[in-house]
Amino acid sequence: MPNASLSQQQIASFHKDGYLIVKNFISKQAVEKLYTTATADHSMETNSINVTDQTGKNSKLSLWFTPGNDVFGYMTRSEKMVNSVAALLDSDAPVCHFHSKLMQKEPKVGGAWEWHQDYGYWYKNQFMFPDQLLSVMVALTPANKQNGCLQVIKGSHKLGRINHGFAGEQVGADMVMVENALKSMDLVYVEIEPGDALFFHSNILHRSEANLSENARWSIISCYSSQSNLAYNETSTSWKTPIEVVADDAITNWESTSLYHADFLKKENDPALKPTGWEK
Ligand SMILES: O=C(O)CCC(=O)C(=O)O
Repeated sequence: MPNASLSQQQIASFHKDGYLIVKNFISKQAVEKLYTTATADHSMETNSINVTDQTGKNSKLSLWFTPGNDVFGYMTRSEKMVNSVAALLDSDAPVCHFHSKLMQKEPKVGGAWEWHQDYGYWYKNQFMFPDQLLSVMVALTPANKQNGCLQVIKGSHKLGRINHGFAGEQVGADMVMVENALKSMDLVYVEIEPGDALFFHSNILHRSEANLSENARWSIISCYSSQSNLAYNETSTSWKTPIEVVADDAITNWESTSLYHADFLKKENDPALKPTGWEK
């Protein structure tokens, strides 16, 4: 593989556990620029949506599809990122970007994400192959137990897709299956620092608890698919467009535009975020 950025051991670990943590994946300088832009670029705030959890708390996120010439697009499109994703997806086809989202878990108010598999959502988009879909979370602030870091059930991607219904405004996994999984599989709290990356399979069971601490927990999650993975119920287009790869130093050294023109998700347009039309 050209410019391999993950070792064979890391790739094997991802396939076995369904996730992989890479410390310092993004430089401190790059993270600072991403976080500063995330808090200063008003298009993030203007386009944020709230997704209510089961207790009525709000989880805030801004989600866009096409990765542009902005700092987030440069992170998503960086050579190191795309090569790492290519090494983990079960396909030799070019890597495409499904969407990215800025997760904004505010102190004291940031809501939970209920147990789910991402493919529990994306099955509705009729993506064919869960092994050709994965996400990468890059921490912009420390993520720990106190501020509601992500939790994963190690190895649960091997269960295949399990049934999902609704949990608040979110899609939630069948809790009988989650509880069964927890009897024999490890629950892992993904405590990471700014710049660390978590790669996770679209079928791994994960959740996060509310942020009851004094500290914000912000991260960017970019979701990728192979061009060979057709989605028969998805109207955006970046998921089938090979990524235009950029240099790893683009975030810090290239001129960057605002996200003003990005194709942000509007809540009313996402069938996965509203109960009507969802077949339980
Ligand atoms: O960031 C979080 O706390 C949870 C995000 C998540 O579960 C997801 O995006 O699928």
